[in-house]
Amino acid sequence: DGTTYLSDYRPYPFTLSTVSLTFRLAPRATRVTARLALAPRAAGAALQLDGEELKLISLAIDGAALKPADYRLTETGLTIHPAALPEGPFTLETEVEIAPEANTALEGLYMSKGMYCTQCEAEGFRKITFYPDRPDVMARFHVRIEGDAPVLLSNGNPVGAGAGWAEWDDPWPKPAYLFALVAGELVATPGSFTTMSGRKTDLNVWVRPGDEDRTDYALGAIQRSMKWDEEAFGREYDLDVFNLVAVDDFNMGAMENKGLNIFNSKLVLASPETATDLDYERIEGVIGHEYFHNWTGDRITCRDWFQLCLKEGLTVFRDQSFTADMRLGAVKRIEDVIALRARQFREDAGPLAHPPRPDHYREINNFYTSTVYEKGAEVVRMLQTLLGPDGFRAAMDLYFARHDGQACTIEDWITVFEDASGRDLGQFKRWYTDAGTPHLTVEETFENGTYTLEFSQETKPTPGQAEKPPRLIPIAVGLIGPNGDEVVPTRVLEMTEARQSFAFEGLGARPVPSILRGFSAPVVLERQSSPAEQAFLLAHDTDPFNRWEAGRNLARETLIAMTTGAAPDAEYLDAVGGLIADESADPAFRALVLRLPSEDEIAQAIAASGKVADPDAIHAARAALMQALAARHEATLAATFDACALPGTYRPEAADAGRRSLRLACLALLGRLDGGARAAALFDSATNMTESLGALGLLVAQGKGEAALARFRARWQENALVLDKWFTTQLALCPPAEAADRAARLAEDPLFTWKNPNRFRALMGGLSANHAGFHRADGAGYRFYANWLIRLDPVNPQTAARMSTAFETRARYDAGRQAKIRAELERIAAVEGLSRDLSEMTARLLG
Ligand code: HT7
Ligand code: ZN
Repeated sequence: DGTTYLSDYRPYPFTLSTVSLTFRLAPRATRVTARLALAPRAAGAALQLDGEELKLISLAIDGAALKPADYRLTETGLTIHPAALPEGPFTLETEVEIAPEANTALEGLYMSKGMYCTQCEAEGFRKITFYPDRPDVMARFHVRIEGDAPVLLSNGNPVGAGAGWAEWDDPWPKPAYLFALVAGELVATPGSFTTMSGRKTDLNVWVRPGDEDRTDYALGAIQRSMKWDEEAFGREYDLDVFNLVAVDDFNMGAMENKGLNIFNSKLVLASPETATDLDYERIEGVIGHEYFHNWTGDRITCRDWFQLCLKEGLTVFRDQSFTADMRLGAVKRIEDVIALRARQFREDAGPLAHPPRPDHYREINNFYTSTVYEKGAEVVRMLQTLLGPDGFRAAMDLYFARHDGQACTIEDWITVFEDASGRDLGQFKRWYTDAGTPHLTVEETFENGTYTLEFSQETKPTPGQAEKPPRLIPIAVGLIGPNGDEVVPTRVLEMTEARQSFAFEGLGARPVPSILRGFSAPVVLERQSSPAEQAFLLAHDTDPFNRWEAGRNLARETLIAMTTGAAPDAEYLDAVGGLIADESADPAFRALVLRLPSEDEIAQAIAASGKVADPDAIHAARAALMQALAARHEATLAATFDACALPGTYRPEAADAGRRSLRLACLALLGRLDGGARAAALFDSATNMTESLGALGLLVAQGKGEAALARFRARWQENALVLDKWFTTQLALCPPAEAADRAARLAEDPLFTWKNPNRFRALMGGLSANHAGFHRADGAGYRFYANWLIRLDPVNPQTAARMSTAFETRARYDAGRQAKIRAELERIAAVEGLSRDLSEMTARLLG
């Protein structure tokens, strides 16, 4: 049925040492010649090469053309029969023709605004030439590009160039998914970096003419990434040049091609007027991420795509650590956990749940998920927690030393950690192979100075995995005495059983426990605790994550109660008041405490407790709690809003961003009282995108955004990235009742260039982010959304399939909404000629 299974893995029966490619570029008919130096590992094997949408022009072995009887050509590849193959090493030469201009799927070689560009991960190289397109086949690439574009780039080092041609040689063996080519009219912002061993590397940030005034930050981020990887992991860059290119049409965020990273332009281009603080943080993080792949992904890659989290989870962990070091570590950890819960816990709770290392797939592009990336990173973080910083670094050193130049598995990775630590990590490995989020419950007793925590762990069944044996869970715990002093500093408890107790002796009084400090494991902690105790932790916990978590728990609980008519919890209202003006706490941290859980998070929590989530009641409860907070703390909020104003030049640094964040968090609440007056004034006076967009969103949320939206559009209609924000903001934040109609109206706007993935995501993602709007009871949001997935699928199946995850939360809602979502999914599934990407997703979503 087209399913690929992990258990079916077999090594490729040929070795491939070198690849020589020649591209003669033309939009409608690019010619690609490939010379592959192959050798059989054993006698008698057929040579199977992947190839899709290729027009075969010629095929020869050692210079002799093959006869039609020597091979078989299908829609997915080329098989050369064993009898036509020499016994020893040989050279296979193919020539094919492809049409980059017609490639709207943005996989393989395609064109974006006149520029040639490739995207080969996961299986795009097979749309460029016939090749063993699998990550365990690693070869050295030499590339010649011929074309009339002024800039011709590929991987590795430049080895020659003239009018209309350039040659590149990559000395590092790599799988085909790391191949890249870019050609077009591009301008570079140049820089350099001298590595720790004194080697000078040229750096270039390539963009389309006109965009070069927004590249400085990206260049600095490359330099900071290179330095950080040397300091934190001892990893040095290994080529003469590092090129980074920004592309407007791109399916995901960025791609770590060896020496030639390609980026979605929204993750490169930044100026204070056009990019928000969040954009700056993301740009730095993703530039770091792609650069760090040079060692965790490129030098050491994956044996097969089931091992994807080996490179992605580890590299996310590395980019999170980088951002934590560049900015405020505690705030970054909280942001990462908010994102993990919003995306990965949501995925784990629905029909798309899968382990970080899945064991089967139909379309690998559907597995670039939050579970592979973010949960994969959490698993690496747990290894660090279990081994400690020095033990972890020693294991990483061993990993790099042992596996450099190899295509590896999760087993290789675990073995490295076992060898480095002397521990048996067999049970720990379940984090990679088992899906689902463990729920951890805790009971407490205090007797004769001994305080005991008794934990139970349980993971609900997930698709295809009914049984969930207990996992090794590192639980970081500290104890706080009644006077607010910490009586037991952080200790990591290692839970291995389904039910297990841990005792703390010699205590003078019953302490308040601070459990799962730093979010030491990706679990749901269920602990019966009074609002007074949570407020106590919010005031006294020395662990910043758990301090924030206490406030979050209070907010979530009161919001859930308010959906069924309760009044806001007084303990919560008081506790937050103490923090808003607490000058000893960082502004970014205070902003995080002030921001309420999203409507989606509240719906998830309600569903997890076995109840039906009502999107309208959730929206109303959240609005009412904001109103109550504002009314209770108006003076403090107003004073803090004023105090956080930052005169002078915009700087993207964390300290300033934190103040802007707190200012906007105050403004969101004050807007409930001042009728939007402050937001309107800020919108008029803002000189940076953070405040301009923040104020615009608040006006939209109050139904007072029309004039501001019109001005914003007029000002930014030439800037695609800012226009994306215009689409998203108004849909995500407008009153829910109008979201679906607004989306339909915007889809008619000539600015809705829907074949551009950023623009498509801006509109559809904006709608689905409007929780109560997307889930409007009459199903208008679902219908509109499904119509567009159907329309996009034949043009760009990868993006259509990814966007279908908006339907993964179906089971949370009432029968009427559930039936409407099911009907839309069935309608999509029934479309004739639906892509493998979207048909796999709809099948899984339908369960
Ligand atoms: N390794 C890359 C993952 C990826 C991708 C990137 C862009 C377009 C399509 C893609 N398919 C897979 C990005 C990363 O994780 O760094
Ligand atoms: Zn990655």
